[in-house]
Amino acid sequence: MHPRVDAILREARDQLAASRTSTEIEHLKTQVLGRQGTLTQLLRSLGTLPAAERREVGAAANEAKRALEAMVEERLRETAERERRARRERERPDLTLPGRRPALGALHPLTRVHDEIVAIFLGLGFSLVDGPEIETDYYNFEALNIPRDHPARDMQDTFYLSEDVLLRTHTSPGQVHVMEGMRPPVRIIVPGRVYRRDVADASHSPVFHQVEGLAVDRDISMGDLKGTLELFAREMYGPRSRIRFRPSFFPFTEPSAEVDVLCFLCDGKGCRACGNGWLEILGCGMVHPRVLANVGYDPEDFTGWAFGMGIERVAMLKYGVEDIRLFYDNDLRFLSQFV
Ligand code: 2U9
Repeated sequence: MHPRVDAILREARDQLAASRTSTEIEHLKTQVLGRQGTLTQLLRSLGTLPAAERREVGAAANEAKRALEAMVEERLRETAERERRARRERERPDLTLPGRRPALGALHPLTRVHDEIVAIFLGLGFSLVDGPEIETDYYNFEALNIPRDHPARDMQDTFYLSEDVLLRTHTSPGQVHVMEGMRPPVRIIVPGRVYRRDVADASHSPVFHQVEGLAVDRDISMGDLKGTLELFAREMYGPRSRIRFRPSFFPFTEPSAEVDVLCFLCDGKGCRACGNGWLEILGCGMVHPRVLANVGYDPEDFTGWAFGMGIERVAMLKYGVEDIRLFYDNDLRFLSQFV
């Protein structure tokens, strides 16, 4: 073998033997066999040698090139395989580590209160009904005896979609639809989203939720209303709950009342939440004869009562939430307290 070829081959073999990683082997391959590599350069310079020497050196260099290429490829194969195995080993999951617990979802506090209220009235024989959130002026106001000059009808208080179409301000129009479609006896509850043009603050939201109830039949009295709401309060606020009726006014009920429950936080002694020992929980009354007549029920023949409550208000009292906006922020620091 020619001494220069021999020197290149020897040097390359030593370096190959000393290489540990496929990167090092690739580097060596470039240094010897690459376009600027030592052996490549030698082959390229053959033309400058005398003819006799050229053949001998050429043959030796070509053989050295083939041998070196085979050795490099073999080492690359081995090394790459070893590196793959090492990486697999390094990255193998440690099955002895404790698992990560997936975060459990939970019902939203408003959903929980909604479901609780609905379950109580279903248990008392009421049926669950819903109605459209987009209503006409007739169903939201006129049918419910809300006069033309009532402030609720003002552009300031109601979201109008056109002169006659609006976002319902209460779920009562749902009851009007049901009454139009059936004869008494009626015993229904209508929960749902309602809209009012309020600026959001700690106790107001332009969108909130109500549950309204309605019972119409022959000989339905205010006593039935009180008894029903007493049962509701005991289920919702505990067996020792007491309620009281305060006279009030709504255009769609006559007489009308607001209902307070004895404060379950201080047992009626008076505290920061209730002030005077009573918490207002809902409004109610005997359905106005004009509302009955509007849906074709003879007010001489039928009587009825209705009530309405805000789900947010019930939830705020029950869980001691002091800002209504917390229900809509989807902040897990708040929501995870209800798991
Ligand atoms: C029909 C006839 C009468 C529903 C009623 C109330 C009294 C009431 C408020 C409670 C808190 C609304 O969410 S709130 O601001 N509601 O005080 N609602 S009587 O009366 C009806 C409903 C339907 C056909």
